[in-house]
Amino acid sequence: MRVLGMPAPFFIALLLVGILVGVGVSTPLMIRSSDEAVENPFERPYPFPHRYWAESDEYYVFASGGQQGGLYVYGLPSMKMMAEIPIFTTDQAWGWRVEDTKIRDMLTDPQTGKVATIGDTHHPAMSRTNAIYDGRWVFINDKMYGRVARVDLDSFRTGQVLWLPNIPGGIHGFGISPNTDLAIANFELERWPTFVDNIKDRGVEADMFEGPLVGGFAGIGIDAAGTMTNDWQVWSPWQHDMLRIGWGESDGWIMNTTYNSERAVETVPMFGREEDYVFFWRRSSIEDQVTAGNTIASDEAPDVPIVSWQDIEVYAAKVPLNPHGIDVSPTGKYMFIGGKATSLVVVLDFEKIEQAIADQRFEGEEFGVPILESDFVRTATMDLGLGPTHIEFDDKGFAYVGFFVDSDIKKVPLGGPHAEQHGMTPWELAEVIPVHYSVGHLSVPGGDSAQPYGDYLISMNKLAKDSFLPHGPLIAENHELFSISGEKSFIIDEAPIPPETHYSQAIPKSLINPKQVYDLPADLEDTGVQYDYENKVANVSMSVIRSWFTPISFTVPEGWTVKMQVANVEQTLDMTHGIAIEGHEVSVSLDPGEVRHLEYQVGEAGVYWYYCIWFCSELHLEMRGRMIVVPESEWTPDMEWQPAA
Ligand code: CUK
Ligand code: CUA
Ligand code: CA
Repeated sequence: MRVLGMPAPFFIALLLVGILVGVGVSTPLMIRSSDEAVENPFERPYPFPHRYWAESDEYYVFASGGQQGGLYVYGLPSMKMMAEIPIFTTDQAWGWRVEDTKIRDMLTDPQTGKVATIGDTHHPAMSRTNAIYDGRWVFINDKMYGRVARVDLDSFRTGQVLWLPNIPGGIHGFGISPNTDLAIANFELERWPTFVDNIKDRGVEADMFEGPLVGGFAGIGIDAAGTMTNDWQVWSPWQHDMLRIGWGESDGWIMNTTYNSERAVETVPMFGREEDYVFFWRRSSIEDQVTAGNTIASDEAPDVPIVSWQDIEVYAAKVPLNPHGIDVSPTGKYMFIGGKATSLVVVLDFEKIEQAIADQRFEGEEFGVPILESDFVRTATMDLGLGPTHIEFDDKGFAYVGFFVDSDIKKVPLGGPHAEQHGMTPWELAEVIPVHYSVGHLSVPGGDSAQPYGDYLISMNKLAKDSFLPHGPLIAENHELFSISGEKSFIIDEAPIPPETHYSQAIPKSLINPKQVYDLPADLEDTGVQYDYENKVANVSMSVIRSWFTPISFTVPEGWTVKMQVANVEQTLDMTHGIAIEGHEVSVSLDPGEVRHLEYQVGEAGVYWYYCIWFCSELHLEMRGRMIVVPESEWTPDMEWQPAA
């Protein structure tokens, strides 16, 4: 195979040493003034009215934070960042700390008891109804540890973290079923030796040092309240990268890729084949095996059934070398897959896939998995540019394919039922949109669902280079906003966003209606301190209001534990308080109406101030109190905190 007129191995060698990454730098900036006659939605009125952005923004964008470990939230088209939602990492600014026992429990691995406060969020997945975003929750994966989370959009807070057993980490592809009853998380790393011991009686031998690698994916049930459970896992001889769960024409299929069909453990051999695979797993065939009990389980998770790939209805199709993005068109009919290390994007048609399965049109098999005839299931093979990475769709019958190496996005008209929408020749390049620089994911609001809103396109550029004021060697990401509502796309804005977004999803603001304060529980305990001498625990019940803490001081014997219920009893918009306790690594926020449960060991005898960390009122600085730790030898019960007379 030749790519760009050079032999494929040579091209791959260039990719590996990163030479081609620099290509984007030479892209001219001329696109900025592409068409001055078009209406620019970023034009501001003058004089500028207060609340302009609250009223003019049309969408919320939820962008993963990568190694920031949570989500960024900004408005569209203003690109103005409003919030970070901490998920897998602690974050003092947004009140996400492990002194809070609920948060610590979420971040604790139930297998090992270890608390993991680092993470790597990649793929936000909006809850959906009939494959259309419904605004209830965003689910997301952690690529670092084996866990996924649910963020509740009524509070913009993480509501659940589910740890996946048998998996050390490497959760990459992640997606939600069209009616939010199932999430799938692909895993790229196996846990030694559990995994390999259990899979070898299926004919897949592996050695800890030599490989080959094995993998699979986890099926996570989601109930009507959004609660996730470990329902089953599929173990297979391959590691799986990106993922989609089908709808419409692809309903009932779970699709995932492997770029490592070679099953190599080292980088270069992962490019050993000219083509890799996309897999099609029939969801019902997995669930049938679970129902029939044709499963195994590991010692660490005896309740989680594991299904072998051999017992499932699964097919493969060949796709270009080291695929990454795998994306499904709005009706569910077409699947786009690009080969990262090629210039090729292939389009598969689900009607043809179903027919190939019915007619047994196979061109081979591997590990018993039939390989569908490539020529039959492929509707198009497009040679579009270097480094195709991810794909999104609009509502006018176009696909947008991002090219990391070329630093641009190529717009391509879809065929089939979409041909009438645009009247153009399908599967041929319609427009090139330069980006600055090196796009990873791109995002059209609703662009991975049955209902894309085709007005905006965000290019999430991995490299910003010279786009903003220099700010040291670590440079922000560039989220670049384009208008795609007209025939010709044009840039509207660029926004520096802290590292490092992978995917983002944007949802109309009409679907999001977060609460403004938490409802205070009716049965809040009375404030005060109860001393538990048997367990050496001081149970503190504290309330917080402008501009004092109650109790304003309390005593604890040295060596004890404090368990504190602390309630912000305000019901006023934007009236967040906090409590930081000097010398004790305690610093949490309390939103209006919020009740938190903290736990910490008291330090050496002494006086420790606590104070409010948010500038909440003109008397904010006065808002403080004291924890007095008494040497245990000097402690007498008459030192106990007493209610005011
Ligand atoms: S991955 Cu990061 S650019 Cu995790 Cu979706 Cu492709
Ligand atoms: Cu409460 Cu500052
Ligand atoms: Ca490969």
